Amino acid sequence: MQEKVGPLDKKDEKFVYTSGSHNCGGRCLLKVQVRDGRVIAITNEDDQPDTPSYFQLRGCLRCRAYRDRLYHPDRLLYPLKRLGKRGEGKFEQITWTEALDYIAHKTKKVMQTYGPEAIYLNYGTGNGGQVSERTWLKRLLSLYGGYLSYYGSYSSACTSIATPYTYGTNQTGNSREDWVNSKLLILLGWNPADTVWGTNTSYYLKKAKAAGAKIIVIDPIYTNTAVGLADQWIAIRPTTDSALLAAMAYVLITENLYDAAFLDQFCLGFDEEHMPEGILPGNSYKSYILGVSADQTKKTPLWAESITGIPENVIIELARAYGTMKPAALIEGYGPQRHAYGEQIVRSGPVLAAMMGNIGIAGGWASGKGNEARNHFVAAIPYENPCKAKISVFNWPDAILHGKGMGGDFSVQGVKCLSTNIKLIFNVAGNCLVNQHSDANQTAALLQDESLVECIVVNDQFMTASAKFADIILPADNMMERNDIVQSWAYGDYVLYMNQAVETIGQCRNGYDWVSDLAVRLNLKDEFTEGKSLDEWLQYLVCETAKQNPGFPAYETFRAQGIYRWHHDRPAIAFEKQIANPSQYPFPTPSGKIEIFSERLWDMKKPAEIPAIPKYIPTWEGPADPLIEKYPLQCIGSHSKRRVHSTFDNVKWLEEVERHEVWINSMDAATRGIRQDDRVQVYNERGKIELPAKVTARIMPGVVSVPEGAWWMPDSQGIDQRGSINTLTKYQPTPLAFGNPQHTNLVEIKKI
Ligand SMILES: Nc1nc2c(c(=O)[nH]1)N[C@H]1C(S)=C(S)[C@@H](COP(=O)(O)OP(=O)(O)OC[C@H]3O[C@@H](n4cnc5c(=O)[nH]c(N)nc54)[C@H](O)[C@@H]3O)O[C@H]1N2
Ligand SMILES: Nc1nc2c(c(=O)[nH]1)N[C@H]1C(S)=C(S)[C@@H](COP(=O)(O)OP(=O)(O)OC[C@H]3O[C@@H](n4cnc5c(=O)[nH]c(N)nc54)[C@H](O)[C@@H]3O)O[C@H]1N2
Ligand SMILES: [Mo]
Repeated sequence: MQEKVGPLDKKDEKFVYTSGSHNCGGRCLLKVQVRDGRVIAITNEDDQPDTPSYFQLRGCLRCRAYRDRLYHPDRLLYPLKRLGKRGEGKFEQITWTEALDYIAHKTKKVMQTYGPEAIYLNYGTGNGGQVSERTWLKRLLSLYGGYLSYYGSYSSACTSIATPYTYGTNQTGNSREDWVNSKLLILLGWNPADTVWGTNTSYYLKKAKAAGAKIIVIDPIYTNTAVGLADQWIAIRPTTDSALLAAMAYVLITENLYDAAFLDQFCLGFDEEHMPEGILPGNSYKSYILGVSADQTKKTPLWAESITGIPENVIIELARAYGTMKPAALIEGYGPQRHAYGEQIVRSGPVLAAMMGNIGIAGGWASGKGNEARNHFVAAIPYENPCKAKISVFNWPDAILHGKGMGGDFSVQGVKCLSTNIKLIFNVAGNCLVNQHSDANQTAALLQDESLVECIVVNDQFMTASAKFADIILPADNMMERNDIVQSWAYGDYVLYMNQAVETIGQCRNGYDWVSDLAVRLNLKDEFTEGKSLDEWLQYLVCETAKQNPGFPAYETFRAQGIYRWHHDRPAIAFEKQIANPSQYPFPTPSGKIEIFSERLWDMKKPAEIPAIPKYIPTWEGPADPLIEKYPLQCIGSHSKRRVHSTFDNVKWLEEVERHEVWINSMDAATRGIRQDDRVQVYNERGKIELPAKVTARIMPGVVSVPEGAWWMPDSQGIDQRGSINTLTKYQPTPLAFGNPQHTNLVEIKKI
């Protein structure tokens, strides 16, 4: 594949500036060459020079290979209606008029019979644009009476719920320019070399390394980040990070390396002298670490060795490094929290940061991958959902089965409990109905039952696993076929204009177009459109954005340059004010302190699963589960560079880059007679998948990885022949966040 643009040698040729809008971890400036109405090359040639103050936003392999997706022969070209049983995958072509009439009819019926809480707009991140079809659907459904929405995400369920119990906010990250100020960067389950995590994040890490920072990667996999950037790789058994951090705390306490003054001034619950009133002795974090709490167990490095698989002396050295190299940044990715007790690692990290006073200072790091302490206002399409009920993003199968009355367990927000089960699902730009949600076989059975969900509408570009369960499929236009605006992903002080490169193919339609037609059928056309065209809405967004950002360019200028950047003199430091001026700026928690001990959690009275201080909790299907006798391998599903979740799985150029395969350690392979490239079966009680094996020393013994996102393709026996990890994952929401524990799985592997 050669992707190199220009020169323009024909009259009808042009360059178009756009960006990707999938959920890929980055947002880059793409320069697209169009000839005779077709994209002939896509490159990352940002026309601005690459300077220390202006890093070019270079596209990655996925957008470089985008033509193979845009012009894929399997693109959906017209609306489809289900034939046969739901999930069978048989459809007939219908017209847009028929499709929208049907959807309008079902929406009215479900709204009248059950009310708005029966209409669910499922998670879906395929289109991150400001004027995406999701946005329009939210606006229309809000005008029509509302819909059941969700809180959290499949990305950061535990982070987003658990972090505020410690800090009162999720804005806990410094900006990336600050990493050069760190002496030590510990990357815990974070692999930005593959997952990008904001365009150029690896580059910022590289700059930190060049400035002298030591980088340690702690991950069951010797990731590309570890290969490219780390001074040290420490392999850890999945689900056990909280034990590692507890043992590090033990070393810091017993070797008196910690910052007692910082804890004294800013924290609640570190030791018995700093506890809320009325809590019995033995419940502080220090008591837990020193074994003077109920469990009577000292959290020594030796204790942690048996749990994490990391040798005692490595833990001691790691703790001493963190205890002596200040400032230091302990940065957890989302991998460690996408586990059965993911909340615990989210709350463990901040304790170490507090123990070393690494909070609110340059070169430090407060917590995990919370949001950056700096953000920029970009206007959004207005809507207000009158239906206040929210379920956890992961919890919708429960809301289908027994939504009515659900909520007594605190899983529901906005209302005390739900008034109805889910009856109508809109699944737009997402594959979380089946492929990206846990336990595909179980979910498929749930969706097949037409007495439960009465109608499923899918809007996508391909016949995905989720689309197969639709009653109506609407073909979506592609990001190269429309105008839009996108914000940076996680990091980056810029916003991009996506210029349409080519015409929409087949009968695919833009979201604004078809949702407007649906609005006509719900008698809401004028309220919905306000008489504006899509272009006028984009102009409105730029105008509203400019109101709060002096210097923001006019619409046509923004379009032409494709990007607007904010400039800052210095990095943002999370909690800078709270540390510099505590009397004026308390932490936004109930106590005004960093809550190592949370009374709010204490009051939930579920200490075994929701402790008031962060603890190591041995997980189901973790190394301590007796099930490991039968299924001896922990299976994670890390994010791969060749896909964005399930998007791009059908792109053959990317399969050439990195074949979909299960990573297995050479020792585990040898005992099973498995050799490189052998086709193997990975299985547990929930399902079976078949795929080639990658036999490698780059994954620790006892752990395998099936990179998430491969398409679920069960054969007649139900054996998934492509290898979606979610054929194997368990549907069991985490205790506090009701989040997705999709990296917590036990499996066995055999050669086939
Ligand atoms: N190429 C690509 N980039 C992406 C995405 C994509 O699909 N493809 N998706 C984007 C999105 S939406 C998100 S949310 C992010 C996801 O980003 P993350 O959630 O951070 O990505 P993961 O690969 O799930 O996990 C990161 C690392 O954690 C490790 N890990 C798993 N379990 C454990 C554990 O228990 N302990 C420790 N220490 N490590 C563990 C994995 O081996 C992996 O290397 O990536 C974004 N970037
Ligand atoms: N086991 C396991 N499962 C996971 C994860 C994991 O780590 N392990 N990660 C989770 C995470 S972090 C996330 S964010 C979710 C992501 O899950 P999803 O949000 O479902 O992401 P994708 O699989 O990329 O699905 C996006 C869909 O949108 C379609 N699409 C692309 N562009 C457009 C468009 O312009 N319009 C429309 N209508 N459709 C479009 C694509 O074809 C694709 O089918 O997966 C989660 N699932
Ligand atoms: Mo995500």
